[in-house]
Amino acid sequence: MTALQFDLLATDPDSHARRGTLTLNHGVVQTPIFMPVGTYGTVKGVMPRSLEEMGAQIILGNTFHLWMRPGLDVMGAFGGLHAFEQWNRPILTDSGGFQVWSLGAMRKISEEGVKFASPVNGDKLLLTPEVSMQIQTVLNSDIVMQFDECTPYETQGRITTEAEARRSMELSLRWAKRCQAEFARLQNPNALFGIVQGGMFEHLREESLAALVEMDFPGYAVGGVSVGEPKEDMRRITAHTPHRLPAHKPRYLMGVGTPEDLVEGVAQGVDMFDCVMPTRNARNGTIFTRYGDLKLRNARHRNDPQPLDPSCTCHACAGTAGVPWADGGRGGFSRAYLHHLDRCGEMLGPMLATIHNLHYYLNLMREIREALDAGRFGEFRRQFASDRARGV
Ligand code: PRF
Ligand code: ZN
Repeated sequence: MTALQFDLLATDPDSHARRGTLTLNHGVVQTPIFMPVGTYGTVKGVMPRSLEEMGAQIILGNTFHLWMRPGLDVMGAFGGLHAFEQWNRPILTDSGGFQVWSLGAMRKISEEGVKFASPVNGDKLLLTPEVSMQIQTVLNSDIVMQFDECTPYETQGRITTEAEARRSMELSLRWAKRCQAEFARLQNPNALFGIVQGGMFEHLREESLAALVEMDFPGYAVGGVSVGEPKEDMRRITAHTPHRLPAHKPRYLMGVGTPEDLVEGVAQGVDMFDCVMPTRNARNGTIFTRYGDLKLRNARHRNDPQPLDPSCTCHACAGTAGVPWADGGRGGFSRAYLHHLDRCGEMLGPMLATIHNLHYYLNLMREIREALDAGRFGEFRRQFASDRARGV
């Protein structure tokens, strides 16, 4: 069996949007798809069975974090991340490049890789393309990301120059080659994705893309967006790069984004997304709904009997079956209850909020797939924008 098969089922004639299936070693993923982030081998606060219930098909893990804790000896003893975290569907792991980058002053980059002090115990460590492939082989993730340098938008208030973006993009290309060689040497049975870099410069993106396509990866990501740039730059790169990638291979836009970014990304030909936004925002009280975002901490929700999103069927909005309200109205956890849990610092608050936000993201992607299947993606896009603008 091949590690990855991508089948295109439908394409939208009025945009670059596509509908497909992605077959991986641990199962089939319907695309376009959103992948919940599970950095430390857990989607924070959500049990795997809840993830399945809300229709998650593939989740993320992080090379860097799992290398630090629990470490490769433990991961190896479990035969990888699936058994350890009790998730038997596909997993994608990020390579660690982006996460090491986020350490800021603690790191030193060279041709060889990235030197840094362990944030856990201060040990001096070197993460290289080879080490990243070795870790991801132990993790046995279905999709392995190349080790790259995520070109920053700005450093210490100064915007990255073209020369800097080129140097960074070319380094990522050399690392892509080393990843490919090590991945083959390790006989990793999964699929390795290349990552297009090039900063905010279209011609650098085209050079990166052409070189990666030449290397013939089974799938491609667009990295280096959503790194602090103005929204218009993010949209410009999202409109430029994805549709230029090979049509018969999956395309992944890394670390993006808002619900609007996802719909726009799909229209630009993206098949896969991940972002901490639904999970992180849930934990600080920002709720996504069909009619816009809701700030749970606002005092106006103190006595609001409505569920988070009356159109939502998630466990948070539907509540426990058989517990109707005293007035005979629909059941469900109310905004008032979630506001209360948040004020008291109760664990159930962020748990329910996370379930709702992830359900919202996964359901949005399901609606996009259904619209693509039915040949009405354009109509869906207009309705989505007007609903979201209405306000909660
Ligand atoms: N590279 C990697 N992971 C990433 C990114 C990247 O550029 C981004 C950029 N938004 C998020 N995650 N390896
Ligand atoms: Zn809900």
